[in-house]
Amino acid sequence: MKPRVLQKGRLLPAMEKVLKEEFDAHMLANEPDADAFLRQCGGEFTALVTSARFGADDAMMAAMPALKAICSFGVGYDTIDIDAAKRRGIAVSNTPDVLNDCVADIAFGLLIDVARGMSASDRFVRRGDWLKGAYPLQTRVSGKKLGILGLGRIGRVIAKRASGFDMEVRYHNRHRVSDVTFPYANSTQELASWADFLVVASAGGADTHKLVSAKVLQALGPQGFLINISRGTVIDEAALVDALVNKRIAGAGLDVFEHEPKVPEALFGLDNVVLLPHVASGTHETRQAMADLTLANLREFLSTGKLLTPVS
Ligand code: 8YV
Repeated sequence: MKPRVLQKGRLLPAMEKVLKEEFDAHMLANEPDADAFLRQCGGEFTALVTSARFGADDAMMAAMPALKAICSFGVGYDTIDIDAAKRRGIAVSNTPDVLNDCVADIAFGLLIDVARGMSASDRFVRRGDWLKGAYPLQTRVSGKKLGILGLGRIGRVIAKRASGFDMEVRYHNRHRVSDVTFPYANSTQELASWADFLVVASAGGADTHKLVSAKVLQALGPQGFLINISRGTVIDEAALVDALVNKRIAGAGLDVFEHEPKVPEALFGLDNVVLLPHVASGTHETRQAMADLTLANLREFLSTGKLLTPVS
């Protein structure tokens, strides 16, 4: 019997076209009652295509007893129950590396925006406030201290971008990284108290849950900026809102939030925070590369039983 593929949520139209034409994928998102469909037909599928956004939990895997592979569109896999997949003998792939550049670009975009007040001063011009006086002075970026929390694939590209701005780089990571010369900070708090800009580039999930706590924000201090391009769950969001409202940190640039697409409304009126709707990888080029890698993993699995970029 031909292996059947299930597509969990809506993806790029070009990717959906390939999924349909090449793999005759069934679209779960079109089912009026997804749970009922899975109870009835879940056993027919060998592979599941999902994304970092839609994930796959243990209940879904349980409803798909013939499932052998989950191919996810996205590098983060905190929404996929990896332990359950391992236990059930299901292989999981993600899309590492192809989005590093675009995510690092947005990290720097947010950093410059919040430090120099680009979005805020754009609003100032549009409100007609320039006619009443000059925009207040902002904070210099070049030559400052950049702390990178999580020196993985994306963190390393952020460090590379920083060299173009003559920034001094230090990092904190679960493990010290052997092939870099950047000084290692022993804790998130130590890194935050040193840094002018703390960029969060670590993976999401239980290990990093609320790693950036009220204490870390206090260590960053009233002159420090926080940038987050990883997952909202890495930050204690309530503590961050409090720190921004009460100016206990200088500002924040955020692409990710704890309960997306919900963003704390207390932030909407603040000029010391830049809010993006989780778009760091959102370019035509990168999303296509992510789609290509997801499909390549699926193709490889269905023909050889192996994934190209398995989650380890
Ligand atoms: C995407 C992401 O927005 O790769 C990730 O982990 O968070 C983003 O690149 C996401 O995969 C889309 O679902």
